[in-house]
Amino acid sequence: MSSRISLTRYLVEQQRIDGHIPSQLRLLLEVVARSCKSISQAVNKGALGGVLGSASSENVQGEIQKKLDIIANEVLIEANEWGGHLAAMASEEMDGIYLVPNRYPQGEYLLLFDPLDGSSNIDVNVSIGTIFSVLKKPDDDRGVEAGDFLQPGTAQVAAGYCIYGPQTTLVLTVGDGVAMFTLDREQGSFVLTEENVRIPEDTKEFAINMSNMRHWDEPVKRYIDECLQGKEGPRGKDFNMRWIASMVADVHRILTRGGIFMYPWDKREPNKPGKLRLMYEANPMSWLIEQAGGAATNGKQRIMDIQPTQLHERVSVILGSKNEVERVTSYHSTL
Ligand code: AHM
Ligand code: MG
Repeated sequence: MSSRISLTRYLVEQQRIDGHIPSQLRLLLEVVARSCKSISQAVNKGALGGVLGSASSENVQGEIQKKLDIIANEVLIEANEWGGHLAAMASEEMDGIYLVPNRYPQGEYLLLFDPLDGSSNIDVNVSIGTIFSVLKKPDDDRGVEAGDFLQPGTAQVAAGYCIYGPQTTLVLTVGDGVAMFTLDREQGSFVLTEENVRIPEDTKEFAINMSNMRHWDEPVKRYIDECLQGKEGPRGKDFNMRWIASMVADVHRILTRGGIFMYPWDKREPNKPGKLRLMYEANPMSWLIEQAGGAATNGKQRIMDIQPTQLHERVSVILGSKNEVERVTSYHSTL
């Protein structure tokens, strides 16, 4: 029988053989993976577990929270606060940062997450996920403040997501390529099923919410218009379209077979730079995409180079197959 590599073994080898991750980070990632297993169980129970539908609360961005948004947030906090690896956490679903209580040992890492991405798909049984990003806290004796989280994506030390779909798959980078682990439900462990994931540089598939077309800016209109002209147009090939409305699922498809994903700035909310969140969604996904040979920009600059100024900062997102992302980005400077 060929030997199966568990997430635990993969992480131990990253620590031992390649020296990529310190043991504290390895333990932290194990806890995040364990939290994702619990969230996966809650997702699978669905109506039987009473977890579907809306809660009666709003999050900091004024969005009505789903019950699963809150459950997933609590699972992540409860699992991660006592292990001694973390100093603080920040979540799309919480106003401010969450400091690890004094009764627990303090670690040197900061964990950021979107506990349940794709909330609009929860009740309709379509793939959703958890996105996470790990930063190091500044090396001093001060207590952690929200400002300590405001580090660019290039400072991430680990990033990933767990997708709850037909399979539950954890996708991870610690800066040494992208690895995928499928949850073996009988054994209760994540098993390595793909290593050195690569995104083709070219693609014929785009993902964008087309219902917003009339609100887009000219460069995005031009790019999609050229794709829609197919073989007869300037691109000389027919394009296919997919839009799942769960970033995790759209990014997972792109990591699997290529494509371009866009949630660009649009005129509906001219004063907001975009819909998706820089720290919880765009940065971790950008790092995964870059580690797999793709690219990620906001149309003007590399997403991971953006210096955040707010925890819940939003950003315009264009990511996926390198040549397509470069094309859309170049349209922003020529128009
Ligand atoms: P969420 O974190 O509240 O679920 O919102 C983010 C989601 C992304 O997963 C997805 O790409 C996008 O919002 C879909 O937006 P829309 O419904 O406008 O198509
Ligand atoms: Mg989200």
